[in-house]
Amino acid sequence: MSDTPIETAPRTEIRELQNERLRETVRNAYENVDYYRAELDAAGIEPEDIQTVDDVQKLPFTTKEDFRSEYPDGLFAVDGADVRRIHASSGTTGKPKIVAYTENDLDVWSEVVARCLAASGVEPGETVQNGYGYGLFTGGLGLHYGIEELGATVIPIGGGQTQRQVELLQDLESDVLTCTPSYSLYLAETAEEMGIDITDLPVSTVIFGAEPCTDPMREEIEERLDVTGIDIYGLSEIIGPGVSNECHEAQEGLHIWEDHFYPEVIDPHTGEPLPEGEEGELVLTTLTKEALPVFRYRTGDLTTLTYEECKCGRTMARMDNVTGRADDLLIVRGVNCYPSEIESVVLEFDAIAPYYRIDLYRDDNLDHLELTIEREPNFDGDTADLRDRIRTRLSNVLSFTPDKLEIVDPDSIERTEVGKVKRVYDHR
Ligand code: DLL
Repeated sequence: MSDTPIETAPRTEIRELQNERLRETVRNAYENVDYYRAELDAAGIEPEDIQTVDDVQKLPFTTKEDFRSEYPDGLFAVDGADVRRIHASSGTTGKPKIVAYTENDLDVWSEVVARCLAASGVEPGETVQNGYGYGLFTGGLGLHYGIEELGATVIPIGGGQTQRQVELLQDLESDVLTCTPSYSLYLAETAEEMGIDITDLPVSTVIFGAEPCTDPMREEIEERLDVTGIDIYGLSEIIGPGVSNECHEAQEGLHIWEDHFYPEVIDPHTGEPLPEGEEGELVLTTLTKEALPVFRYRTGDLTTLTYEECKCGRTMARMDNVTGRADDLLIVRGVNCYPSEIESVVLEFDAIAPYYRIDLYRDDNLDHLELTIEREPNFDGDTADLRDRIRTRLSNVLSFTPDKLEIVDPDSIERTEVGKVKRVYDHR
């Protein structure tokens, strides 16, 4: 295992480092960010009140609305001259969230991404085709510099140009592909159309992230591309990709690089911290960010934490893979369910391809859910019978049935070539 010693350090050592770095972060934010100074003053908190990570709960939460109301640079802790790079998180509505990095922040970012790659099993000298979008999105450049930091070769193709991606994977014999989970499947499909058997290519690992990926979806990816699928997690507000990553040894949860990011899981309704192992909303505090220190950021992502030492020897906390966000919750005639739960049920059926969409409508004050799924090209059975079986399964597992369930022909559902896949269309 190639790693930095802190990854396997005793928990007490990690704690001490976190305490020290948290004190420094609070001081930096209090002195240099008017927004945080006003928040702490209003709550009657002095920076000295925060001595250890046990005091973190005294700090206020930061939300995406705070990023928006402080747009563009109200949360920055340094002058423009010390900012080396700006990124922005997409966001479908309203203003994007602008994020900034000092030179040191960029070094830390490359280091944590290099750690992610090492944990994924990538070795210096290997070749990585980077299919994350370059530009304001953090995926492309975030992975790019981490790949170089590790000492691997990066192929900076970015998103799109799918046929070209397939050709390059073949011609440059990349060992690793980094892209969203949905895009890796699209790439496999494109290779097939080009008459190339993607399982014959040397690529042996796909490092996917930026989107939720359920276990059945991961199995599809691993099977179709004949690869090991490794989950990488992160968000712009905290740094970008590289907050946490699975290890290839265990593939059991994502190691959070706790010397840079302090995790908590809270009840999304009450804001109260939840004990280890209970599912709730992930909240992150940066411990080393200079340009944009963030207290207790409410990620909206649902997960659980465990502090048990991993099989790989790492001692840093692990989070479960994120299959949904608190605000993804669908309420269908009084029954709560997440799109990922629907995905898990329908992908149990071999006849169903990993493409689907959910449309929500409101008629006469009643919510309607329509589920459209694609059949596998080689399915030649009775579609009506398949539909009935899927309906029954959804009803047994999730206690609801969609108002309309349609099974469509292969390639009917739009593929996402660039950016994040959209599966839920809310017309209400
Ligand atoms: O998506 C950063 C990233 C790029 C992560 C490339 C991994 C790989 P944002 O655009 O700010 O940043 O979106 C962050 O995407 O809060 C999650 O809801 C979701 N997300 C990111 N990684 C995962 C993952 C990048 N592995 C938001 N699993 C986050 C599930 C993920 N959701």
